[in-house]
Amino acid sequence: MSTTAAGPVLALSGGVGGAKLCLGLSDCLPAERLHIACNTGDDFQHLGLTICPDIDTVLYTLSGRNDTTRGWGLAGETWEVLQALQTLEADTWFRLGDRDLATHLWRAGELARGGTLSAVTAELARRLGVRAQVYPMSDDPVPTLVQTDAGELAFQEYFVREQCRPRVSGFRFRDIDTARLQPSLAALCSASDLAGVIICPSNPFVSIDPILQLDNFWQTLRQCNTRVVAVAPIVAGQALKGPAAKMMAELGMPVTAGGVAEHYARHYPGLVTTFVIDHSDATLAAEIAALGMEVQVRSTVMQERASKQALAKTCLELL
Ligand code: FO1
Repeated sequence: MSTTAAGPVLALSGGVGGAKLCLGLSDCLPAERLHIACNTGDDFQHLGLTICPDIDTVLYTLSGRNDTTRGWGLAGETWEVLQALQTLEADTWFRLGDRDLATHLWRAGELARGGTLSAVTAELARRLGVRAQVYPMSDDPVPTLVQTDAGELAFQEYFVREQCRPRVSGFRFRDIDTARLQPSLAALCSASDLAGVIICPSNPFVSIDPILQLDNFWQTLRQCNTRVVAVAPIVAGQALKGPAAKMMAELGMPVTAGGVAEHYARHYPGLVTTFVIDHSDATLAAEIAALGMEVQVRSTVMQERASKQALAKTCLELL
């Protein structure tokens, strides 16, 4: 732990893997010290609603409401409205459960009344009983577009409608050059007591890259001169959930934790202090260390709660 042991900890999160580590962190830190920057590249307008999957996955997970089988959405969900939408021949490829719809309807109303995504997210967190600070990476939309052999697809079209089948050749984060970093995130970086940054085991391309590339955030983080611990999202050549491994293969990268470390070292030189890999990838430690990162070999697979807490403790000790 650094000298600012009592200062704020910033976690960068997207997807299910990120939310799992954030849950572990929320068990290990007093709520006022945990700050979570959520990717909003997955966000999209659907049926007149503003859908924010990575924010909702963090809020539902930290409030114990998430459906652990699906990884997204709410436990005990019912699908009556979706069936009624089917009858109306509406778009039902993106499955919105009845309880989840309450979140989207409430958020749509708050945004329509002029609330920023940050303010609406903070209020939603409060109403769900989440005491950690959860922020969108920006209050400006930065939709991720996936360039594929089936053309350029909005993220959810690629991920859900096309079920990640198209071959990926690249990504575009629309309006990332003009979108502004969420103000509290910028303020955290200039806080002298920032204890450190944790890059969660999320998809490097569609969850972490959008956050780091927004408003030169990665350079701002590097100038904080604080420790940055990244957890590999690839274990033994597999992504534990989602298309990261398939994307890496299609991009011609080695589908390994080393491939992710190399991606971060190439795009964000000097940012990552320590890279945490799983025991099954211990043989990769030397090649990752050669990139200039410290390497820690630990158990990074998070199933039950205790493993999320153990990995969170590891990351906090490495800060
Ligand atoms: N993922 C799916 O694979 N199928 C769905 O129908 C789906 C609906 C959905 C609704 C609300 C929400 O917050 C997330 C949802 N997700 C669904 C996950 C979503 O695609 C996320 O972007 C992923 O979790 C990756 O971050």
